[in-house]
Formats: sequence, structure tokens, C-alpha cells
Amino acid sequence: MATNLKNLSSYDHTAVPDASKMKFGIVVAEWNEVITKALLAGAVGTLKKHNVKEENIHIEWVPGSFELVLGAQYFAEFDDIDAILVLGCVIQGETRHFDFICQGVTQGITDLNLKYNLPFIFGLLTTDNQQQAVDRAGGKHGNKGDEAAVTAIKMVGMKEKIQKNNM
Ligand code: RBF
Repeated sequence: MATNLKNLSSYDHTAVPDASKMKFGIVVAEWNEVITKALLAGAVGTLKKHNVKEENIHIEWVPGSFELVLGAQYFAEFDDIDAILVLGCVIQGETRHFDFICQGVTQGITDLNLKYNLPFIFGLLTTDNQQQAVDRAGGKHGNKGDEAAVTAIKMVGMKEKIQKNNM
């Protein structure tokens, strides 16, 4: 999460492994589309910055954030993917939907990480209002899509390193 001390788009580039052979799936929610398109642009741009090939970035849209979990599972089940990013934005409304959706996605993504032994990266903005989302989708606190992409590359790199060391 962005804080006054941490910008979502700033990171040590030298600490990110080369990603030229990595393959990623991105599931992105249609709800709050202006925000999620900005998250997607950030994620794709950052993956490419680290040499991920265009043909190794697979993007699928789902109706809302609640559907991100199953969308991510489809990637894990049916595609040869190194990591899956989910991108969505849930904004607090008048009802308790916010809590249920956020809880469902958080638990669902946690479960997928462990079930498939694959990195599923949590790129979900959970904000009180639209402005907080704008600030974290390429605004003053950076872009959570960038952060999700860097996290995905780092986790795939870690897995590859540990596998190599134990061969
Ligand atoms: N999906 C989002 O991605 N972000 C939201 O802020 C959001 N708010 C919702 C509020 C209500 C009252 C409802 C009914 C749905 C909302 N959804 C939202 C859609 C949800 O993630 C899911 O797509 C639908 O509930 C269908 O399963």
C-alpha cells in the first residue's frame, strides 16, 4: 500500500531479475474501468521494461473484482504461466459489499498461491473513495499496477533461483 513514505512505482531496478523468458497472465476487472485500465497500463509497461515479451503477456477481463479469483484460477489450470496478476479496484459504497468483495478476493488469492504453488499477485485497490484510487493508479502515490508487476517478476525469479540451487 502506498504511504507517505512509499510510492507504489518506485523500486530498486537493479534488484529485479531479468524477465525475458517469463510468461504472465493478467486478470483485470471491468468495474471502475478508468482505474483498472490505468493499473493495467502500469503493469504491462513495467513487465515490458524488464524485457517481458508482448506475446508472453496474456490479458483477460472479468466483470468485477469478485471474479478475479476464478479468472486467475483459469490461467493456472489451462495455461503454462509463471505468475498471475489480478488487478481491480473496490471503492467503499453505502453497503457492506466492499467488505465481502475485499475479503473474498484476499482469501481467494491467498488460497490460490498455496494450492498451485504459483505466484498470484494481489493488485487490488481497496479505497474509501475515487480520489484515493486515482492517487494509486498513476497518481501521486504511483501505480499499484507497477508494484504488482515488479512483485510478480521477483517471485518468479525467487522460485527459479531456489529450483536451480536444488537441482
Ligand atoms: N466490483 C469491483 O470491482 N469494484 C467495486 O467497487 C464493486 N462494487 C460493487 C458494489 C455492489 C453493491 C455490487 C452488487 C457489486 C460490486 N462490484 C464491484 C461487482 C462485484 O465484484 C461482482 O462483479 C458482482 O458482485 C458479481 O459477482
